[in-house]
Amino acid sequence: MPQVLARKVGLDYDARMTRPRAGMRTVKGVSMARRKKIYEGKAKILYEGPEPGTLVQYFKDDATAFNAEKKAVIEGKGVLNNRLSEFFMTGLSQIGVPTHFIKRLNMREQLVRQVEIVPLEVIVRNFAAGSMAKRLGLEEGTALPRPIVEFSYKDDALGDPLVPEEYIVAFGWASQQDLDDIISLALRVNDWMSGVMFGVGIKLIDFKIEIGRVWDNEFPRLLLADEISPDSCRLWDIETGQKLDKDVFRRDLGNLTDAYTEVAKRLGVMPSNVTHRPKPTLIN
Ligand code: AIR
Ligand code: ASP
Repeated sequence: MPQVLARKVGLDYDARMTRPRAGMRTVKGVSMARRKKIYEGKAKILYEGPEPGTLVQYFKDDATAFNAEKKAVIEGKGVLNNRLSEFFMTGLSQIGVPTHFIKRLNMREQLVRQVEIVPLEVIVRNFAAGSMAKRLGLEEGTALPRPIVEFSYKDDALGDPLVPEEYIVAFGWASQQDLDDIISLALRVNDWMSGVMFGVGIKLIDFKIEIGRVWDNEFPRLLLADEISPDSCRLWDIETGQKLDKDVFRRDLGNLTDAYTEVAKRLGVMPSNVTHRPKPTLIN
């Protein structure tokens, strides 16, 4: 579709990238997304998908930190996270980790399975950093004796408090069996992610994942959901220790898009038209 026409009818850049598909109607040859917003979070929006049981996950450029006390719009972040999350989810599903990811639709959107989100942030740590370093008075970067999995209760009003497993089971957020499955899934994600990042000279310090539940008939299954991106990981360059993740924004360490671009380039998934650079280097 010509860009001028797209602008005239008030479609944004991303809508123009979407080819007409089920659930869209065409006005004067222009595809119009007429879809219902299901949920808007801090960095993403979920829309009703084309088929029952599917959603469209839209990656915004918004960055927040410290429970949204600090906010900014970082141009290009959503495009990079869409690609990076696609890369991680696809790779993980290839080693047999079940995920919600179906396919990437365009620069900012991916088709995912609709899941019931387990109200937990599942955090895996290989090296002390962030809240753990603070809580235990450890120097950031201290190697942990083994990967540690911890859980926060997903509640913005409470600031996502760290919770013991006993709370999770007692309050019915997940069963003990779910927790055992979630821990082994999280450790598989950690092993794969650590290896992939190590291969491109990056140390996986820690990360956060979210888990979704789907029902096949009456049988529940757990899937990796949400996203995996530098918004949800700590990534340090192995040689220099340079931070290539959201801490760059949280701690005002420089340009966040540059950091995410570096990760995307090293992994060979740099999108061809992220706007902040006049001529991005094409890796593939
Ligand atoms: N995380 C936790 N809540 C939201 C996010 N993104 C991620 C952080 C970090 C890990 O979980 O990005 O990779 C641990 O965070 P913290 O603050 O508990 O040290
Ligand atoms: N995204 C969360 C927030 O807005 C936590 C973080 O990543 O710092 O507070």
